[in-house]
Amino acid sequence: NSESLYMNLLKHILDHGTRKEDRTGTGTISVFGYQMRFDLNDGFPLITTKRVPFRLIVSELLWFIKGDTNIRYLLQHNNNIWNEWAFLKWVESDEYAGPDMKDFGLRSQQDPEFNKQYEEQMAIFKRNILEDERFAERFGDLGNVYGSQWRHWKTSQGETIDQLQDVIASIKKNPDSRRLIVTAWSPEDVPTSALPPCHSLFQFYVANNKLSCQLYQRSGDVFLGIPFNIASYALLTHMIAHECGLGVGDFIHTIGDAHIYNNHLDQINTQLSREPRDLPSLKLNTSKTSIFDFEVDDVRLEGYDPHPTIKAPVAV
Ligand code: UFP
Repeated sequence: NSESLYMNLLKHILDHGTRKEDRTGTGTISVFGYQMRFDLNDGFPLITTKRVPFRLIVSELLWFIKGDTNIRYLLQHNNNIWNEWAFLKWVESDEYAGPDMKDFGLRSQQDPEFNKQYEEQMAIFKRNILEDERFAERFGDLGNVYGSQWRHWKTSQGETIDQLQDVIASIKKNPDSRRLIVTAWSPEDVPTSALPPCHSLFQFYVANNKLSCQLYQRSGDVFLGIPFNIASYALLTHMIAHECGLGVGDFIHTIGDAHIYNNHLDQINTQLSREPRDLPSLKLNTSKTSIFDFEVDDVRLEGYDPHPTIKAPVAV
């Protein structure tokens, strides 16, 4: 099934990749330019050779779709994947009075004593975001991230463009268009951005009443990031197809720098020794007609029976 596409990517990098240094100092094996084509009619492409937390994918995608850039929504849904980026702003501000948190990402992995302090400060931070609206406004907002680029792209004229709304309107009105594109990549923002968009640009295509989507991802952590990214764009494609009254076609995932971090190799060997299981199927609450009205409970998976979680350190 579709999962073999992902397993083949892992094997391809191990067999043909080049060892390279990288920004995080971890070191990788990588290839440049790789494409996978998932037929979304074969089942929902959520990896089964390890458990992938689908609920985090759903709340993150709905957060993008709403155009929200404040981690408060994510925390309300018990989703911690963007916390570090907001936390960084707080500990670097003059409002922060706790112990020094410089290089907290690296130090929390290396120094257990520091890690205790870090976890205390992070708990305080999360509580403040959830309970104090002013604090959340000041420190919870990540600024130029996907929600902002998709829904409120800033033009040089001081106006905003709702790329997502516009592309959905175009799919409905002019499905043969070759301009059905949403871009997150803004050269103007790259120099000041802590994390320039990894999923940089995506395009839709309609044929035989089916909606396909291709993503260009400039950089992919193949063990930790890519399984999330595949599922997220597969879900987005299903949701937009539903709103447009179309079936689903392919999700084509094109990756620029596709890399395996050196400290993920044992985990990948474990994963490659496992047998893929049947893919789950996606159930959307079809009584909702606009993707902008979806809440987390409107998205469900049926028949997801993965192998156990495989833990691995995140390179920061
Ligand atoms: N990364 C992903 N998928 C994502 C995301 C990040 O794989 O959705 F946000 C990984 C890719 C890379 C790192 O390992 O995060 C980003 O680092 P860089 O900006 O140096 O490419």
